[in-house]
Amino acid sequence: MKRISLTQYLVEEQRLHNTIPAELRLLIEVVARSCKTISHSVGKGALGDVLGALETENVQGEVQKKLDVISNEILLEANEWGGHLAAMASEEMETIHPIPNRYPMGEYLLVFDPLDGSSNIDVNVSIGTIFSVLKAPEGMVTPSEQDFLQPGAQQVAAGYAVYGPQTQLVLTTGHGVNCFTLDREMGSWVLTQRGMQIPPTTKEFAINMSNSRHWHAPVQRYVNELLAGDTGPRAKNFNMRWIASMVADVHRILNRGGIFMYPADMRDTSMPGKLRLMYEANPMAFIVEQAGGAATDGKQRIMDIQPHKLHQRVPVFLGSRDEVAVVTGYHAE
Ligand code: P6P
Repeated sequence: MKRISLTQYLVEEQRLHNTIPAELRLLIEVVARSCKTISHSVGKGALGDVLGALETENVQGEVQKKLDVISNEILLEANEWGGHLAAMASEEMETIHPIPNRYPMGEYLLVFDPLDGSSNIDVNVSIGTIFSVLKAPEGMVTPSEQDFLQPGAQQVAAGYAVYGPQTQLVLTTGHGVNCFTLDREMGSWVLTQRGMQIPPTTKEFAINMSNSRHWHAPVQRYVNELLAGDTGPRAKNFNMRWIASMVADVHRILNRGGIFMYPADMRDTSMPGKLRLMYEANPMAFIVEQAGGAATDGKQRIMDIQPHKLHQRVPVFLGSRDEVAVVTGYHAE
């Protein structure tokens, strides 16, 4: 495949589909540049004095890692001055971050998890940045949290960067899913996979098995059938992977199929699963659906959910559509 840069890809997409207005193209390029900077910090590890935890906690009550805060600040600073955004929101911040008055305000809202998989940072396992782009509501003057609370189906773009052996950027603007690999020598994102497709069936599942005694019945039934392998009702054996970094698990599924699950469980009915709707489940659901996969909360399409809170959590079942249909079907019974 001819190697083209992210910029050339976006210009060609604009020409082909006329769906990436200049402001959105600028936004995507600014976020991509931020991910390059984050990759550089992440890659330094102990050499950059960026490892370890701070004394602070984020809105989730989770201890913040230095790199969480550094990554969040990189994304805030890079996106404030461009004039393409009205406001930002982040896993690391309690409330929304309006664009400072000294800068022009744009028509997009950016919401992100600046560094997902924090538990893996200090042990050198792949982590990533997840982002989602929404349009600011017509006539909005002063951005509020309410303006962000749009179903995932309203997203105009979504993507993630995975900081692993390679640094890669996966992006959709609603016309398929493409992957760019960072050329560190040139400092540019190079298109390396076009039109990614998730196989509809799979033999690989991803879930944190240590929670199994807490799962509700449909998940118990589904996973037990996978474990029964060719001696059970599925009549085939399954493999398991759990990297405990959503970006890395989703990236594997995007490349070779699989089903990723983070279900609600009986421990805390007020906390439906661990993953957040606005900046983890929705962007990943957009990408997965654009690659021919499916993403539900066990009962409904994740992208149909009407959000009520910026940091609300949601159960997640996503990946190969035939498997997502089986486990979703068990919830319906
Ligand atoms: P557990 C990382 O902290 C994260 O938010 C996701 O990236 C990942 O899939 C999940 O939590 C891992 O959760 O309970 O297995 O540590």
